[in-house]
Amino acid sequence: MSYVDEVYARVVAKNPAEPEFHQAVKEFLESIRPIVDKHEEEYRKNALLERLTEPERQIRFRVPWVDDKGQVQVNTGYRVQFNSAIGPYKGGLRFHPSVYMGIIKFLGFEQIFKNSLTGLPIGGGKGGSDFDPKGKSDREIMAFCQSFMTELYKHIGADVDVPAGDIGVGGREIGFLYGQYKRITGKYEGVLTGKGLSYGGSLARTEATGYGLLYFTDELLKINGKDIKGMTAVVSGAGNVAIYAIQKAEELGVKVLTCSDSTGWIYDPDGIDVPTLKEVKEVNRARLTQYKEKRPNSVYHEGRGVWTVKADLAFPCATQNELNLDDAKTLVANGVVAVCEGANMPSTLDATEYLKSNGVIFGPAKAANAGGVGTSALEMSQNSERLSWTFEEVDAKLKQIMINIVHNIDEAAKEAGKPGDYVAGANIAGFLKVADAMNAQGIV
Ligand code: NDP
Ligand code: 2IT
Repeated sequence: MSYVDEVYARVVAKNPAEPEFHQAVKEFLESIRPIVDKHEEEYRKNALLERLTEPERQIRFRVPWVDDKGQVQVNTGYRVQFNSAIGPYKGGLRFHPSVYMGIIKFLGFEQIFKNSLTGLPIGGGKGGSDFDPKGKSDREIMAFCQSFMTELYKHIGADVDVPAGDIGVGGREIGFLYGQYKRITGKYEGVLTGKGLSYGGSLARTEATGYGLLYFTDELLKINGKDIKGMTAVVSGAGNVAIYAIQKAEELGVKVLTCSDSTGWIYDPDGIDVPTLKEVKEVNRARLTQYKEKRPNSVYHEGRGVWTVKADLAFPCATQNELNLDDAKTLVANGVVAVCEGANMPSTLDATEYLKSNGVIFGPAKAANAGGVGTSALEMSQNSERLSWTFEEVDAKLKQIMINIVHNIDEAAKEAGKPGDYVAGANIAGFLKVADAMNAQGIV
């Protein structure tokens, strides 16, 4: 058996019942297979891939909190510190009832190579909880966040591990988490990113993942001889990533026809209205039915369905495995030009294969959504030098990071003899830097 196949079999055997983690590892290993085959003896001797697929540390803890009725609730908290070869662990926290160790491990694994692609010194980590923020009062959210941080603070620090937001964790939650960290440790330091602007946050971090996705797509289309201006798009999700992806898309002259949440989706023939969407989701924390009430020309559908709408571009920005093989077939039949992933691992493996083999320009998550964590690293830099940069400065750096990623993954794909295969390009380029750092640091 080849080394790659051996390691994959080992990962499945050692981490049973974690299909999302298997999926992320499988895609990655398939991409780097040609590189591994060339260095098989050396990598095998150093157990490079075993070390890469085994988190440095997995933390799992009890999170008790009291709800508004006085009832004690118990959730599980997680932090996976996956790889610190190129910098302190860095990655978001996800609060969603579907969270378990396998989700956090897949996200932490992806984060290693995403962070490497940003070109900045950040290692890979991820955390979260099966806590469901939906329908909770602000006091309940605060009680949960304080309890969560009362354990997590032991494991993090500005030069150790720097969490941020992800699904269900935005500015409100980061504020409560930061306050509790400061209260317990007495330290005012850049231990979290995505902070509010009044206490050390960076301008443009809120917008960064969505904006970055569009800067990435714009450049990727350019190197493929296409102009984004005048194109149409379908977007899934209606959270942080989706909202700012839609905003930047519209600024670049793209008409965005859809968005979705966990219960339904909107088709707006006039283009999604960002101020309305922000009011519904960021201010009122309501369902998309409220968007329909405010925009009578739009149509609301229960369930899923954004990929059935004909458009040039598709941006999955909600969650993992939300774009399957049938969706990929529909997109191709409707003539989609490019699919770029705002969410983490939103496309199933067979959907990705189908899109790539049918000539669709495919921008994989770990490259396309790296603008969020890239800008988090810029927030860390500002915290270290105790200065704040202007919106324009941060935005210009973000744009340059995304342009560099496009060219790096394009080059890596070409060098591997797979021009246009940006999945291979992203995995290989992300891997080579981490592997080099791991080799240089010996067996740790
Ligand atoms: P949010 O919590 O802000 O938004 C998530 C959106 O997806 C919501 O509109 C949510 O619906 C919808 N959704 C639909 N189905 C699901 C489901 N099964 N599970 C969870 N959400 C669902 O999260 P973000 O926008 O921050 O994250 C979206 C994706 O982008 C995730 O994959 C995340 O890992 C990834 N990502 C986020 C980054 C960031 O900086 N925030 C950076 C890079 C990637 P509803 O409104 O009903 O809750
Ligand atoms: O998936 C991701 O890259 C994020 N949720 C952002 C992580 C970060 O540290 O900003």
